[in-house]
Amino acid sequence: MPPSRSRLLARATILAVTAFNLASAHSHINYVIVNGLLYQGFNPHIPNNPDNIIGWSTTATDDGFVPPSNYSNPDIICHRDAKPAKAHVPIRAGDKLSIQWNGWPLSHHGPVLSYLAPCSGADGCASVDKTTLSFSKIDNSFPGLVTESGGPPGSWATDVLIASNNSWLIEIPPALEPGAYVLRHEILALHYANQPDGAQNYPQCVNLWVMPSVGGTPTASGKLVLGSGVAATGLYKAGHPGVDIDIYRNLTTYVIPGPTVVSGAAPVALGEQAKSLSVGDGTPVSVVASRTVPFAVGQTTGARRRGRGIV
Ligand SMILES: *[C@@H]1O[C@H](CO)[C@@H](O)[C@H](O)[C@H]1NC(C)=O
Ligand SMILES: *[C@@H]1O[C@H](CO)[C@@H](O)[C@H](O)[C@H]1NC(C)=O
Ligand SMILES: *[C@@H]1O[C@H](CO)[C@@H](O)[C@H](O)[C@H]1NC(C)=O
Ligand SMILES: [Cu+2]
Repeated sequence: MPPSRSRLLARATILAVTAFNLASAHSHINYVIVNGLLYQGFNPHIPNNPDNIIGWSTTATDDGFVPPSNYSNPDIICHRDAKPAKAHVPIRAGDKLSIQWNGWPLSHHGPVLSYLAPCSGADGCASVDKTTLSFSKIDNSFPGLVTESGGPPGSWATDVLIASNNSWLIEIPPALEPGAYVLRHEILALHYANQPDGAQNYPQCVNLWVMPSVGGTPTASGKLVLGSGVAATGLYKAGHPGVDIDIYRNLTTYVIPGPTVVSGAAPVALGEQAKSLSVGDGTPVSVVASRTVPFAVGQTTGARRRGRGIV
């Protein structure tokens, strides 16, 4: 009996979806949204990105990954040949930041991780030497494997990310000391992790200018001061059970790689992960005069626009 028209249609749809997944096999951060305002990330597919983007540049024009064999190579810090963004996202301690990935393929299951490293330069993170950055983990996504019910490979943090329109919410710790930070956000895809050197890290970096929380700067004793974390080249080991793993077997547990989440940081619960909508464009800021005065990029007398985008 020939297949019915609807069966053919269903099959065509499956093929199309598969093709889409292959075509978008890799990704990058398109933009971030804070309090409804959108800040443009780095686009590896165009030759000249504008100066006022908040995402670090990379040479990963294939939207590719960094393999475990390169975990001690500086490429693991902020992706291949990464260079600091000049602009920073203005954000308050305690605010949530929404990362918008440029799609994510279903097959690429794995955990989602986020880290912060402070920058002490007079220009914030704009000219920081990435090898000096000391990262503390602020998000490890509970803890990668969400459920095995229904059998392997199970549902992972990446499945929650996809269900949220390829986006991920991160909370900036409420007691975080104000200043400039590099946010290192990463998906660890485990679909080939059962093969030698098969895990795929997709690190991306964004500059933040963190202002005091609405409640004001915490007192010295309650303040979260980062900087005694780990260089990104020391975060992971190729043989770690969270990296060298077969997700197509029934797993009873998953051990997320890297350090533990720093005290004072709280990952946004899976149930609270949601897509974010923007209501307009934010104004990225430059940091001048030793981390005190943010001003709009391209403005020398930044007073008028200084507060724009800071809600
Ligand atoms: C690992 O890093 C080196 C040096 O940057 C680079 O040449 C090589 O292509 C990287 N290997 C992979 C598989 O990405
Ligand atoms: C999902 O993200 C895309 C890409 O940024 C955006 O264009 C689209 O409006 C979003 N869709 C929904 C339903 O929010
Ligand atoms: C996983 O466990 C289920 C339930 O016990 C079983 O039916 C299935 O065959 C197992 N799958 C694998 C790949 O071991
Ligand atoms: Cu891929």
